[in-house]
Amino acid sequence: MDLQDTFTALSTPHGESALGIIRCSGPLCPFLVSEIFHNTSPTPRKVYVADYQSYEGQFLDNVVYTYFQDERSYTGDPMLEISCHGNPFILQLVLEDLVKRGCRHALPGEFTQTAFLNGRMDLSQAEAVIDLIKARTDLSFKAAAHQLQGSLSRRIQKLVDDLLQITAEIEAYIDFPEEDLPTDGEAAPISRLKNLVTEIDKLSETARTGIFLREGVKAIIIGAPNAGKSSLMNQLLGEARSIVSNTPGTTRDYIEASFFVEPYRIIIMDTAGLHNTVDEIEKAGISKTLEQIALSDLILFTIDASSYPPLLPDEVSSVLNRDNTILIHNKSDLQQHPSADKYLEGFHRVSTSALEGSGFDELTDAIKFVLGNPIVSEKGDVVAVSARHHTALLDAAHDLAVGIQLLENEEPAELAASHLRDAMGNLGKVIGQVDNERMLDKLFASFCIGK
Ligand SMILES: Nc1nc2c(ncn2[C@@H]2O[C@H](COP(=O)(O)OP(=O)(O)OP(=O)(O)O)[C@@H](O)[C@H]2O)c(=O)[nH]1
Ligand SMILES: [Mg+2]
Repeated sequence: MDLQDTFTALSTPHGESALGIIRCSGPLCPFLVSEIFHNTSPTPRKVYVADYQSYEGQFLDNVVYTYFQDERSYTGDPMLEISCHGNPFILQLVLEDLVKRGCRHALPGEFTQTAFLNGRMDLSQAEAVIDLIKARTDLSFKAAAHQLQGSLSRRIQKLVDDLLQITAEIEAYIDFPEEDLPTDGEAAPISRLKNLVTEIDKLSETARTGIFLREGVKAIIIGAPNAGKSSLMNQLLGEARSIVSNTPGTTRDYIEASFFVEPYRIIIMDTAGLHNTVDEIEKAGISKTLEQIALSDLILFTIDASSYPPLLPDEVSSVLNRDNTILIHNKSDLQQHPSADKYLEGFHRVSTSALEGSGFDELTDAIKFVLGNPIVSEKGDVVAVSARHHTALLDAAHDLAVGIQLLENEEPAELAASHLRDAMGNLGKVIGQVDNERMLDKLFASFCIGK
């Protein structure tokens, strides 16, 4: 620990509120308590009420403060937590005073990063802190809470332990080749390794859900001009967000908003109508929409089912598939055109009337169905891994597959063992057995300041 290095930040949102909490972490904390509050031996974790006097002796606020000694603090270093009145002006003065007394401003996520570096939590738990702060639906909250309590860490640790055991047996065989390795049955290393691959695959498969839970689902409404896209958007949001008119080409630019389809937050975009055109400006608009389609997880393709189905530009029709698209037959309150039913056969389809607000429960169900909800759950634990975990798990599964192949081909056991060790390394990355400082800095930079 750098003796000079104590950082501080406002840990509550900026703006007027009942309280504003400032935290400091680092070796200066006991000295700050004694200098600011004239308390030379604070009882750790005891709450004190005191006046905050600035370095120049000016009264700044009447505060509540708590001192935490290193082994019992959030970061694992000495900490001071000061609850001030939630006036941004007072909070700024207190922060400036702390800086005058030798603290520096914290970087985003630095409190949690320090907790991780001090071994107070592993990396998957540290990541869960930010997930917990950002969770807005029941399942995303549960997944974050369980990960913080170590649900993913325990699973990964178990995989690492099992793999270590199998590798040790294989390595013992290298040293004592007269002891045969069992080649079949449940005890055989190959079948145990295959079980591990199945476990890892199960975890990997939760990544789509995990990414949706953490980042929300990016959805886009597309369709021909006047199909009722903006009306549909407004119905989904429950407010008149997008302009609706019977003039084709009303929506020119993207309009983005979000709503919830439990357990996901859906970030939805309304777009300009797609059609075959020679107009250069419209063409530019369509190519912009195409870019957005490529970035979307879910496409709500809306047609006016009362008229002849639209001819989509080829670039658009080629990216639509059953896994990412719901076909919406809008204007169900009007006489349906006979060709509508045959259009894009095999796609999920829902009939709505965005004018009358009907068919939206069915649309919500279809959205849930297409997005799916795969999680790993045992004993009520919810596990849905992140994109970073997913990469590490895929790499581990690949290493194991290579190791298994080598064992099956009766190649030298040393070779197989070295791939199993690589797999262990990749599994370890999930819980932070990594020494890549840049990766850690990047990861914690996505946190808020003060956390
Ligand atoms: N009868 C009926 N009319 C609808 C329905 N949905 C939308 N409309 C009408 O269709 C017209 C076009 O609706 P919009 O929501 O602006 O359509 P859009 O697809 O956003 O159109 P652009 O932005 O121009 O591409 C408006 O007059 C709406 O009132 C529906 O379900 N039934
Ligand atoms: Mg529109």
